[in-house]
Amino acid sequence: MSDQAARKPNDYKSSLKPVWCPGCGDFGVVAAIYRALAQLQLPQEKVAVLSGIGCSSRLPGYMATYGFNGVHGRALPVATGLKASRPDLTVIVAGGDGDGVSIGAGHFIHTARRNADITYVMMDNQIYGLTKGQVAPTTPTGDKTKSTLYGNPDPPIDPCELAIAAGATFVARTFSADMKGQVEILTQAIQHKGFSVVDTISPCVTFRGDDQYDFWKPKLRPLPEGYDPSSRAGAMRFCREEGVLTTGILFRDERPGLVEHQEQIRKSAGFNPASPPKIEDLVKGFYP
Ligand SMILES: Cc1ncc(C[n+]2csc(CCOP(=O)(O)OP(=O)(O)O)c2C)c(N)n1
Ligand code: SF4
Ligand SMILES: [Mg+2]
Repeated sequence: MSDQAARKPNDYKSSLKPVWCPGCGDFGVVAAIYRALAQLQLPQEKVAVLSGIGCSSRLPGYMATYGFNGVHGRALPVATGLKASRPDLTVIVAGGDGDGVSIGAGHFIHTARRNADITYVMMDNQIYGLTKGQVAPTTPTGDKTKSTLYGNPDPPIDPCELAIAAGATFVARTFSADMKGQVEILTQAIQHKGFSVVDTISPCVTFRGDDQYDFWKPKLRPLPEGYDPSSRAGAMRFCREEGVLTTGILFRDERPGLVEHQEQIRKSAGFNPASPPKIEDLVKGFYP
């Protein structure tokens, strides 16, 4: 495609037809990603979308960008490696709440701490969808699932709260059926220099019930007029509200991260990309 021709949302769509259940929230998420990329006019070959395993983690297959489907919970370290070696790429990770804050929770907090320049879209359905409805770390207390027949005894993790506490520099919440809100947030998250987390409530109609849209819609609230997202403590107040789901950019900050630190280390070590050290010399350095 010529650089002059405007890229449209469908230009980011692969030829694969999604196999998600009819009504799954994930359809809205992938459509919003197509639109945000078109809004930013990013060349397809400058974008990589990575995932782990889950219904939501099928998303890279539906993209006409570079893509990688990793193992369960491991998308973030793969994405960190990719961003470290190709800082020119826009790196997006998409996946489930189980993938992100259960098996992948350790990677989640360390990616936030390192402020790796990655956009992480968590498709949060409060359940393990792919494996047919077991309890997730985001499932509300008391909810019955295939693995908590008498109700979930544990309190849920709030992905936004965890991201803010761990050092992510852009944290937002949105809803998969709110296309306008999602596109606005995603375009800013992708442009943000640092780790941006977008927790998207994305209903699993099969294992959380087909009333999920009616359940969530009356609970959605925008952030108050004039809200200042620069305070961690201020943002935390909107993470765990009873009966309300506040959407918008909860927290935003700027600090150097993985890419800037790596550049600094290269400078300090006198690294010259025109004459990189030989691998044999590096090995000799370890075993003189
Ligand atoms: C190491 C490993 N452990 C467990 C599994 C089984 N498994 C596959 S997907 C999944 C959870 C999916 O839930 P989530 O990440 O929330 O995605 P969803 O399907 O809900 O979109 C699990 C436990 C696996 N594939 N690999
Ligand atoms: S099982 Fe749930 S999360 Fe998976 S495709 Fe179906 S509705 Fe979506
Ligand atoms: Mg899930």
